[in-house]
Amino acid sequence: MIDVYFWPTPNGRKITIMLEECDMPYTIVPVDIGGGDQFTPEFLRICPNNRMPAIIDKEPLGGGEPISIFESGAIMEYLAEKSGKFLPKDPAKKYAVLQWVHWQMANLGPMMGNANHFKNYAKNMVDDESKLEYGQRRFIGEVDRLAGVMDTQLSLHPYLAGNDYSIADMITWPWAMFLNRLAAPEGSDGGWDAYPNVKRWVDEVGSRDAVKRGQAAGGDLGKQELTKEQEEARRKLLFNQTNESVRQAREAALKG
Ligand SMILES: N[C@@H](CCC(=O)N[C@@H](CS)C(=O)NCC(=O)O)C(=O)O
Repeated sequence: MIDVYFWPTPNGRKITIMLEECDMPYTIVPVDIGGGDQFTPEFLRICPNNRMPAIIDKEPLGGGEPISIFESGAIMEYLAEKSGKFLPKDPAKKYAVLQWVHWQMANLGPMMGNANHFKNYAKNMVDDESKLEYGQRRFIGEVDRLAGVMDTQLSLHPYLAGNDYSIADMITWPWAMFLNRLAAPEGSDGGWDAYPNVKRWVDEVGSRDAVKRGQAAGGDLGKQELTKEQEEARRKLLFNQTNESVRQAREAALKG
């Protein structure tokens, strides 16, 4: 059985989608990131980066003691290796998949995260919204570029790594499904018009039963109504982390 430390965000859903695709049994352990669960000693002992997702596999690949893994890319590779699915063994085909896995982890995810921050969250954190313009242009522009990279690839191939559905598609889909809301060519309001091949692929991957189940998993989490004060406290917790604050939390966790 695999414990998935999870909150219903795109990074969390990559893992539930893969587990559903592989038909591997799992238990969701909620990590309420607005409430500070990513700083509990239990979580920091398995994830030094105070970010979900993470997993503990009690029946690990290779046998022996339970293992824990953080970073969604590493988790996807591990689950692919354990299940023998969605990551070919042939080296050329394997790296055709892994290059897109790393592309998602280093490019699409972080850039969409920053675009979302500047577009939707940051207005509550500055006195004058015009201060956000450069950040919005920079990150929304970069997301538009990445959507173009993806759209071109998907105009040439059915899936990101070629002819076969793989962990590259599963890791990218939970983010890419929002490209119509976050990417926008200069002067446009967004939508799918500029990225028709991404739209075709978003619909096709989204119609898979396992993807629907993985997307719905833990869907009752994070639904509580929040007061303005609670929202403010959650923003402070998420956006004021420093060298000192994370160091102290992890050192306390390791002592405990
Ligand atoms: N590169 C990491 C990113 C994970 C990540 O950013 N998780 C966010 C939620 S989507 C989180 O846990 N945030 C908690 C925080 O900001 O304190 C991965 O892919 O696993």
